[in-house]
Amino acid sequence: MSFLDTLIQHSTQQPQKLALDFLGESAETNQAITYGELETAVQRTMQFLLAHGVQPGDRIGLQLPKCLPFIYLHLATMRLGAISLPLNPAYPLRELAYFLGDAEASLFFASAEHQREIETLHPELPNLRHIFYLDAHHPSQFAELIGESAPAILPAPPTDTDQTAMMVYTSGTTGRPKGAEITHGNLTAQIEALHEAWGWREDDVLLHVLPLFHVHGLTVALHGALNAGATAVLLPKFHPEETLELLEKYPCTLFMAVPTIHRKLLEISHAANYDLSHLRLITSGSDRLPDDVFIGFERTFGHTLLERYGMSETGMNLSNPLHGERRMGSVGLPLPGVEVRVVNPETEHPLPDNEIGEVQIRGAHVCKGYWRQPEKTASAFTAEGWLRTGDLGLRESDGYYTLKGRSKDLIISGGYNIYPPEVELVLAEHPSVFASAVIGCPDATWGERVTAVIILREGYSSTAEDIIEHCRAALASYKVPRQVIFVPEFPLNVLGKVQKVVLRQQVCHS
Ligand code: MCA
Repeated sequence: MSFLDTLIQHSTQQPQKLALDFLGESAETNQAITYGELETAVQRTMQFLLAHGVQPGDRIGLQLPKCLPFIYLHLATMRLGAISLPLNPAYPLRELAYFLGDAEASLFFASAEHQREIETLHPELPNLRHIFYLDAHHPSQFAELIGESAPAILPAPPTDTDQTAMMVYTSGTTGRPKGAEITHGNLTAQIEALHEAWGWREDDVLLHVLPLFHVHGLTVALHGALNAGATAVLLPKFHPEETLELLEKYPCTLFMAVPTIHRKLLEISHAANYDLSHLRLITSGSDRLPDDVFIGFERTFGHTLLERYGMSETGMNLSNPLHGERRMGSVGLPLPGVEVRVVNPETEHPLPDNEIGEVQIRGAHVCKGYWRQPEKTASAFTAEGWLRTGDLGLRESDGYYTLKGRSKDLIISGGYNIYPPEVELVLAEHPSVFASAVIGCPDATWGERVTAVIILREGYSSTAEDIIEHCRAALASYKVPRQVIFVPEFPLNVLGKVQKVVLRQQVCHS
């Protein structure tokens, strides 16, 4: 059964069960809804979308803070066979214009706080029929917008597993960001594998502190909880202390986060006073889990973190086991239905155990390609359908996989992917910048810290603050360099390309 069908089934079989408990910033924004109420809200949202002309295949942009209407819109869009396009609220106008334009979104739901700037975009986007502005601080506004008309006969969820359900933009080392098309079949395969591997249960209570516009928070955590008929307790924003309080008092059974979040929990001086013994599973992903966080969690909370490995294009691929050894530094074993191999990056021939090569993935969970970029799709997959992840790793003889770096130029900061070429392009627009190289320097809190290394144009001067200000105007804040280092020259290879590994050794002091 598809993920969307399972959700409908929960609404008829356990309509009174608490599905989502959204703990807003104030009493007014707190909202707890059952599976029955969720189904009603999704149906009303479907009617609203239909009334605004939404057809199967249409792209619906969602750039909203974490709120229940985001979830209703995401689910309703997919139920209608249209394509949900979640977007990070941190994207500045320039990036937003690209995503909406490239996807040719027909409807766009945005935060009311950004109405003034977003209005200026509208004339540049001929396919965008309507923008709706939502005020996340007043949840009743969404209810008023969609109305309470009597349920019409609504279409059943799509049955074509190859139909695109949602699209997530990922950047790359070259060219423009590309929309990974995640199909209904992908979503179902992803959720079934995790359901089995992590033993999701109806009586699970998940504390959800992650953003909803990424695969981790959306298709792993939220879909996982809804698929299981469990309860998700949603915090609009991560706060370390509040997280520990809720994990203890709610009480919660499941928690999923990125290493930066786990580290921030450990940094609370009285962390060990919280009793988390009732939790049955705490996972970590989106970035490599440092050993000291893994060990710290065991010592402080008595929990062995379960590390797993995924990508936007695939959802989750590998996971340490629920029962059995959770190996420090390893991303574990292939999930059910997931094929994994390690190949020589040049020849693409499979390598023997314990040799480092590129990790490649195949299975029903892997996205069908990139939106309207057939060349990028073709180069992402081998002829036999293996996805080239760009991650380096090895398989140990007992089947556990360990990641050993990346062959692609990528920085991961606090679980967000940042592609240096994107930042370098923005730096090139600064009049004082002759050349730049953006690298990730090791950072205890963030994993890596975005660092811009710059050669100034002769006769020009600039300060780190000036460079950072320039980047702020064009880039989402998590991509803005935290550190700017001016150098007279770069280490170059024989082809004149910057040797980033050497540069990192020269300038990064953690
Ligand atoms: C926030 N800031 C960051 C980051 N997050 N800077 C660099 N890297 C970051 N990750 C900056 C903000 O821009 C802001 O800068 C300042 O830090 C404070 O922002 P705030 O939001 O208050 O920070 P925070 O609440 O402490 O956020 C840290 C966080 C957050 C909770 C760790 O980054 C987060 O939720 N990360 C999870 C990302 C995630 O879900 N990734 C999954 C990708 P300024 O003050 O200068 O404006 S999916 C994926 O990777 C695959 C599929 C997988 O396997 O999961």
